[in-house]
Amino acid sequence: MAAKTFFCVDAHTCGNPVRVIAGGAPILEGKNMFERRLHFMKEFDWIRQGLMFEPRGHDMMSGSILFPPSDPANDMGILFIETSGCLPMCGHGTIGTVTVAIEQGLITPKIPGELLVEAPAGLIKVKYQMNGKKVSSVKLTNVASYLAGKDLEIESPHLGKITFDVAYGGNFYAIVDPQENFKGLEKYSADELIAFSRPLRTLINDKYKFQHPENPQISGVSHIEWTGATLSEEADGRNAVFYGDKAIDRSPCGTGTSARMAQLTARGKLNKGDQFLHESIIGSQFMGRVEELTKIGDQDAIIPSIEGWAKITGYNNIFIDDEDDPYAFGFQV
Ligand code: PYC
Repeated sequence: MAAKTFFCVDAHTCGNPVRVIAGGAPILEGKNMFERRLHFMKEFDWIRQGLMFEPRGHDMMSGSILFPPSDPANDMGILFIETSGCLPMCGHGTIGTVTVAIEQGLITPKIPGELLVEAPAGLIKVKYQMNGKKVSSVKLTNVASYLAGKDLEIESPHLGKITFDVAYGGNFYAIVDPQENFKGLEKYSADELIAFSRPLRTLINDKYKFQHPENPQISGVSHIEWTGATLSEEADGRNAVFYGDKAIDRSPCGTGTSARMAQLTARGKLNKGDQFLHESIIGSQFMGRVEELTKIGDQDAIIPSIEGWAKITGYNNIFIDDEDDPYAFGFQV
């Protein structure tokens, strides 16, 4: 392979990285972003590995690639890339990508302040606010989210018996609330939460099977969402979301917040129209809202929205040259 250059705009959403690949992306086949994602994973995963893993990326690295929409009625398509793979949906990634796309003039919205974004998991409606030339906030209406499993049990090698729920918010989340053997996320370090999460995710996926009722190719718990006491008095909840192999989301995680709201709605703790101010491990916040009650198949579900902000940190022209660099496609330790 000859050397390839990717023009990236680096940003963060409420503290979590978003590397937006604005130049150098491959042409993908498929009639929607889910099919294009499959093509990318088969033929072009080296781009993800090179741009996400060390030495060009790091454990928390997350990003996206912009594509023209498959349906001309929409504004853009997004492929999410991460250390863990290509997620069907990513909330912090959408907020960061929209901020970059608008501030850098990478797309021209059909209706200023609104975008229809094709994500692999489905169509995402976005509204954004401007403050001068800057995007000050992005609100996305996510895919239908639902509680997929309730009061499940697993034996954690670190914590002992743990009870958890599984909810879908664009990815499947095992949500662990404070209980006898887990005192709340604030009682543990990020390193401890990562150490607990790795075997727990494997054990959960060995014991339980979760599959999206309408898209069976979306399956399995990919994230562990630890909850606990809030830092600020106004917040309604706080989480630490484990993803990849070593990452804790620095933002409150858009799909994790959607899953959390679906869980709380199914448990009768939230209703249509309720807001949910969610805090991350570092105290950054997303405002969530239960927009609608709906169904996925015969499951009760919600349509959640998430609002947050992102900041651009710089431009990055990244070279991947496997004829010259033995670590062109990155490494993991
Ligand atoms: O914001 O949805 C999200 C997300 C997924 C993984 C990391 N962040």
